[in-house]
Amino acid sequence: MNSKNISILLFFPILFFNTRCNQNGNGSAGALGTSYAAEKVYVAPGEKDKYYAFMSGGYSGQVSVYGLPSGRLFRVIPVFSQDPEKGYGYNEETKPMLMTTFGFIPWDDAHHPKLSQTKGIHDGKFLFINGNNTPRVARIDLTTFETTEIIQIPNSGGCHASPYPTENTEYLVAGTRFSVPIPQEDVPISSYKENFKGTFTFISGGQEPGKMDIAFQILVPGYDYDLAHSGKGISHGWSFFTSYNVEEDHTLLEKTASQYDKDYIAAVNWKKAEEYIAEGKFREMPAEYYHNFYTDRTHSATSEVKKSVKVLIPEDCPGMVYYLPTPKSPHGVDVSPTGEYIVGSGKLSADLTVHSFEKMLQAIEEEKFDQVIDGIPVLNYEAILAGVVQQPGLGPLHTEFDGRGNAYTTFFISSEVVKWSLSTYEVLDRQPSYYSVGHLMIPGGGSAKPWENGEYLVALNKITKDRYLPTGPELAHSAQLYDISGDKMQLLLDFPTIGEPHYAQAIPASVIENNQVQAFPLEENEHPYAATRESETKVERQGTEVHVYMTTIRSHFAPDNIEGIRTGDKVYFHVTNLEQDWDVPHGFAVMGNTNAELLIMPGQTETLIWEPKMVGVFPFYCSDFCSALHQEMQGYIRVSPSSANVKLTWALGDEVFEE
Ligand code: RUQ
Ligand code: CUA
Repeated sequence: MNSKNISILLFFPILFFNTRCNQNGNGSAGALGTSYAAEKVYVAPGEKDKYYAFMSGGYSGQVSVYGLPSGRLFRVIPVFSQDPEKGYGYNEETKPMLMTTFGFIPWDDAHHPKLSQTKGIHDGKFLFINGNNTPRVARIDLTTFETTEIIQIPNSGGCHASPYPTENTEYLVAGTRFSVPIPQEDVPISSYKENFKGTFTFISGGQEPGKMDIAFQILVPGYDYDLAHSGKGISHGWSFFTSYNVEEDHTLLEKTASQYDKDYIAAVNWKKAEEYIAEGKFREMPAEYYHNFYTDRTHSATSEVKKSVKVLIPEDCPGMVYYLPTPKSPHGVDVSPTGEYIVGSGKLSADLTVHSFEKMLQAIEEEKFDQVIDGIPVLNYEAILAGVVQQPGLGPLHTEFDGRGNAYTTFFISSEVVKWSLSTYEVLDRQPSYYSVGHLMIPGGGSAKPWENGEYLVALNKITKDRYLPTGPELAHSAQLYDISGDKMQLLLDFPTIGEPHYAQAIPASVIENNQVQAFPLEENEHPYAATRESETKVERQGTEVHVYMTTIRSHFAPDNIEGIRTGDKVYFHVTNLEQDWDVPHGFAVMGNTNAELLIMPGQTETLIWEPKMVGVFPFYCSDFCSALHQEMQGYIRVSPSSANVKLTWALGDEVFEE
């Protein structure tokens, strides 16, 4: 380690402390700028926002949908977490979405929302996001704003460097953050260097719902792989992954993983990998993982368990993986809109490193290798360097681009966003962020086409002391919106976010707002327990299981009186919403239910299990205010002792039916 780096390291805690204590300044747009800022973010009542922003919910396991520039929250989409508001993960239809080889998992730490791409441009079809803790990648359908697919990633110890789609969403990538024994085995932790490995996973099927699968994995040395980005334009066909802990230590990483001057960015030629797969140069490895898929035909998810993966070993596959030396534990790796520049944010480095893709190809051609690690050539640092931004700030994390030749990098420690030139590597502007910014997002700023050549930038902050009304020990997380259309960035707006805002992506509303599903056609409902008209409603007993085929329409349930249930029964309420109009969901809740409500969209069928423990007559009702007679939308279910022989009947008005 050189002395510069040592001193930075030593000053970290002090700087960090100062950041938190001194920056309680106003940080507002300032007297002159306030009305400008207000005008820029004001979306008048009845007007709509220009962009949808999809924000990671971090440890809430969800994605939240905001409007830009207003910062208004529209919706929370449950992905890896159960959500009682919508019944996701509680109703029978969506429970399989959360199945893994570890069992049913109602939570994950969601990190990086990434939009699907066509020719490197966000196409507005899908949003993908990774689950960090139990390695998974999910798909959200942007016509329904529902999570429709989740694939588990085997041979991984944490899915952080993910999902980062390739130019046409051919693949979603996933680098393992923690290296682990692969396959898992019972070994001493101290045998890390011999036994621990990392993997890069390439998930195919991103373009087509229901088709996500592990195309192949690449086994790599046991470093920590932190973040990724796929190439585009001239670098299409490649994906890049940062690493730290090339020291391969396993304890006190805050010290041990910072010893070497450089770690690596792995450059993976996935087209080459495809050739090796086609040639059969892979090893088939047993590996169990779940693939869960929800479809709006049956309004249900199913799980399939896969049993093996194709693994490529760099030693068997020359030309597939290279290491690009990059100073000091790089965190983000970001590829410029043309695909030429690969920015590595060395967290502990004084400078920001920019690699050149063309120089990288040339260095490969000329075999400018410093060494070879497990079949992976380490390219010469000087040979691939495009440039260095000197001392731009402290603790660089992530970079995005404006399409006008500028890059914007977040600095966690110095709490700022820094604008610099991709041609001169000069710092052009810096603006404080309050406080400790992690990711940043420019609509389209990670793609081949930043929208409007970059008009807004959103900083996603980890700490918000003094910015909002306090709320007990934990304060709101925050996003900050900047206007970047001019030479100087200007802070426009603070708005709180849900969970930790890891990353976000935004897309012009015009790309997706007209594709919204308004209701699911009843005639296409293939749910096995659907009642698509009131004449199909019924109650069926199979031993102690009772299936209620129920419908809802403003403003009643059919049936709304049920008798002949006994304690010890398991009652399945299969509720079909007969409405065919936009935005007319009905809710369903029955007294004492131990799961959640159902919130059933028009044309949809959802199932709630209720296990009555007590004798009596219990009300059920609609939990979503749906009409002037919403309060009348109610019913009763009678529960008799398990020994009783009350006949199973169901009724609506004067009509009484029995089994
Ligand atoms: S990364 S800690 Cu997105 Cu900066 Cu997760
Ligand atoms: Cu249906 Cu309220």
